Amino acid sequence: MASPELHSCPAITRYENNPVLTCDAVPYPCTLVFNAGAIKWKGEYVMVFRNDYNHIRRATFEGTNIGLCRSADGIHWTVEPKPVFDVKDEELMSRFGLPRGEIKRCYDPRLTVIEDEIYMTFAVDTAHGLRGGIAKTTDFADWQILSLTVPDNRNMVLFPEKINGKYVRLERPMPVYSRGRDRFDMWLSESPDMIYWGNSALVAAVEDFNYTNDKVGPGAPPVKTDRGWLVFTHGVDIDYDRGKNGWEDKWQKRYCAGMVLLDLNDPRKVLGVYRDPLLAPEADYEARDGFRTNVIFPTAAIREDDGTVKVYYGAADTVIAMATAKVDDLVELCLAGGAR
Ligand code: BMA
Repeated sequence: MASPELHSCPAITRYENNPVLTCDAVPYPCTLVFNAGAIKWKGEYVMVFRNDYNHIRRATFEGTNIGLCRSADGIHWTVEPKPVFDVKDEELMSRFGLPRGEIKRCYDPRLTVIEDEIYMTFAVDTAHGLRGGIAKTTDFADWQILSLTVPDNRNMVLFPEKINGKYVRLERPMPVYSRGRDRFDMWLSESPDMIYWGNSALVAAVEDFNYTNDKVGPGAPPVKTDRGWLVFTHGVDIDYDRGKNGWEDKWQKRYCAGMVLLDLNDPRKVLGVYRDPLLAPEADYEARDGFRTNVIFPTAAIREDDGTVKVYYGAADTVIAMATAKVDDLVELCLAGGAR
């Protein structure tokens, strides 16, 4: 049976001149820019983005690094002359005690400011599995790696403040053997020091949403509202009848943006689940053009003083796009969907 067409929620509006960043703006080898972390820092917007370079319109490419760009308005971005984070920087990885060749690449960075300090979470492909990393920086140039998870885990996002004295993160471990197939959900862990993580709990699962049958995970670091933590999620459905969608011979998944609302003092408690997609792939740059079509992957959300939020997302794993919504509208929609 063909998978149903999905539509975006009317409460969110795509920026009319999307995408906001493409590889044309990058002054070094770059084929695909997507899945970016963004924060407001010292009066400007700062974004770190994934760059897959020397891609030859197939699944193969030379490598991935992380670039940096800045903006005065969150829309027009200027990219710094060189990437800022790269596993080819052996020095960076050896500081964490990893042998040469262990790390294949780092990607999908997210940014969070906690107590005036900048943290970046990122995914790491290693010779022994996928790991989630946390690094800290003061200048986006020098990075201190604080922790790497056991495999397989990725899509970690940090809450912007400690809760009950602990750092808290959302993450998406990837259990396969125990579930018979890939079916991944969103979990939460806490830490006294950003190094030791535990006390983990399931927060939202594939069956909680109307449009997912494969994966649900964190998208952007949580946004604080009066009524709870607003979390933008990614939700995936797979349809084995899908064939060629993009540059690869086969791409059978569809990624949408979704959202949940978590309790401010106990974020394990899900106060509301928006059951339908917040953003479903519809625009050409999401659904038709690019490397992997039908991918919307939200990775950053910036709350503005006027009560709106800018949501940044990777589109078709090829460009970065942005959409805006009123925070109160989104909170209402989550609450109307009911608790988990
Ligand atoms: C996931 C990750 C993401 C990517 C998504 C869709 O497995 O690789 O970086 O956006 O697939 O291709």
